[in-house]
Amino acid sequence: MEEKRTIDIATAKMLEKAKKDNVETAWDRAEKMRPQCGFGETGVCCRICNMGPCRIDLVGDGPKKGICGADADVIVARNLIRMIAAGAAAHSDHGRDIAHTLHMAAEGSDYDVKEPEKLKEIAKYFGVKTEGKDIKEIAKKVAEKALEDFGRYKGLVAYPKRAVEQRQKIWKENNVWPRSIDREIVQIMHQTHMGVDADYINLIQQGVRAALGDGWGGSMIATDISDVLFGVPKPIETEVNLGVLEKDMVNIVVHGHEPTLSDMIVQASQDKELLEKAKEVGAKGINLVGMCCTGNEVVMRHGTKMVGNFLQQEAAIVTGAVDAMIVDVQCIMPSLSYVASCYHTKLITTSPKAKVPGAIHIEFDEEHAYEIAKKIIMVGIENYKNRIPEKVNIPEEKSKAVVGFSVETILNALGGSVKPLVDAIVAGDIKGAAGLVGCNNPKTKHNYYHVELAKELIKNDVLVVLTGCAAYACGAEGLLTLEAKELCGPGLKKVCELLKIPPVLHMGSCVDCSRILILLNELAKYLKTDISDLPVAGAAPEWMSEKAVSIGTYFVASGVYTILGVCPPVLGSKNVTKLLTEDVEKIYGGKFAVETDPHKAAQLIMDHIETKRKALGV
Ligand code: BF8
Ligand code: SF4
Repeated sequence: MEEKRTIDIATAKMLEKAKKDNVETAWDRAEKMRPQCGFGETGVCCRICNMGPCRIDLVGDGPKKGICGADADVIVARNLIRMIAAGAAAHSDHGRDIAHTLHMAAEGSDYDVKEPEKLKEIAKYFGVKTEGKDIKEIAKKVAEKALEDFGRYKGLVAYPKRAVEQRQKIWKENNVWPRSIDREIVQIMHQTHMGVDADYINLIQQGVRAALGDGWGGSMIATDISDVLFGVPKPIETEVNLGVLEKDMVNIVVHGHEPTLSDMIVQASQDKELLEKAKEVGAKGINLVGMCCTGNEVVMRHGTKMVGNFLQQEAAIVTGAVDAMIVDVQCIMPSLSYVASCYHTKLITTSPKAKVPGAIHIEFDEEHAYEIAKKIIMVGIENYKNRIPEKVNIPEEKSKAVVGFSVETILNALGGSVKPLVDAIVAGDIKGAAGLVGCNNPKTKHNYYHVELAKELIKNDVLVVLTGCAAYACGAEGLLTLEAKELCGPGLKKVCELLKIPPVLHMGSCVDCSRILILLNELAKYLKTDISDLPVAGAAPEWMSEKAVSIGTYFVASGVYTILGVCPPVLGSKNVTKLLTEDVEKIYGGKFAVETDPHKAAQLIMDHIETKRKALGV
């Protein structure tokens, strides 16, 4: 039965073990949840005011309007843009925290500016003068300018100015250029309050504006400033999957999203004093591994091994070999404290925004970052001796991977410009490119869609770039290796050999979807065209998070055809569905499609790429 749940053998083994150990997982709870509520699934359940909850009867002769008179279009649109608000808020609050960290680095803290060149580059976009200025002074100004973009009272968010002019024009003409990152999120909450906006088109338009404040705002700020503080990612070798846990070492998993804490923990895990302590308790050393987007952040800069994606978080603990799991924010299942309690694992929460009953809370504060990182690692070291040997079973599966393809790295590999990539596209060696992003979802078989879609695309000479949990799925299948060129069509294979790159490029965490935007923008700039003219597409094959709704929306609003592998809760409104899957194309040049079969999705992407190639005359 476990094979029905996941394509990953290591995970299937741990699900078997969980059953034996009598531990419930997300898959078990998903089963108990079925059938899921049809009103919720189609987006027609409204709980926005206390006259409700209201629901629309789509098939029978029950209510067609809520008590206030809101119809299915309004209810679906409101619910959807509230998802965008939450997703954009999560990404952007992360970006704000990183900007604060830069500000602290400027004033003197455990953090420092690692990449002065990148800092100067982004200073340009914020209008900060750099000539003759001290680097700390620039850092402080850039941090302040970035922080202003969250709550400015006049002007507009700065980064959308980086887009090609055609794109900027579309955003201006349609009045969706975000005024401030926070404001657009707050406006969604206002606009969707009972008795405010009753026009589904106007509601979706505000969703677009907030999503752009995420992609070309909060997320892009998070990516850029993380690079400044922690380093611009460069290709680095690593290993992926549960098999990276070690029997004889203190295993510490960092899980969550923000690199502020995890980067410090990586440094602290190499602290001589702590290594000594680990030896004192009988371990051979400290094995720090990353999970979800935190894992993506640290692997790209340090090569830290990648233990697993979203649906593997419980499975990692089920190995019985995780001495501490450290979490900050986002995508942390509340179930972790229960699963940890079935083994010896200590779950440590670190953010004032995310506490979990049953976990140890050691609050992280940037002012004492290194000290706290050491304290947290000590919990893992001290817990090593509490392992229950008969409960330890680490699956051996792991795969090699090369990760860390920032835009800077890709341009470098290409000799400084996108020209060779464009030439390869024109010559037809590469037909186009696709971005695979997002989560896992027990509604679909774990990792299946990510892997099948990636394989099908590279077989057809479509270059694939990845972020988020998609990266782990493809990594565990060996697709992030140079050897994966053997799975490619002849053209892409040739390009991979020439550039010595894998056909599936790991570009980072979910906020790093902003790197994909910048790469597309560079291609459009070079071709003197708009992003929507490029032979490219996006897909969120197994998405579950509200952040993915924001990401999908800003990709579509940036001109990208985007496929969702799991249907969003919109089918209750024919109008909203048509708007998102057809009409938006006339405005933004991109649109959504829903396709639950990865092979059909690959065909849709290839057809789209072919259409765009023809239009470009290549
Ligand atoms: O931001 S891909 S499950 S870990 S939401 Fe979460 Fe989805 Fe993973 Fe990262 Ni993104
Ligand atoms: Fe019902 Fe309208 Fe209140 Fe929603 S806002 S719960 S549809 S009365």
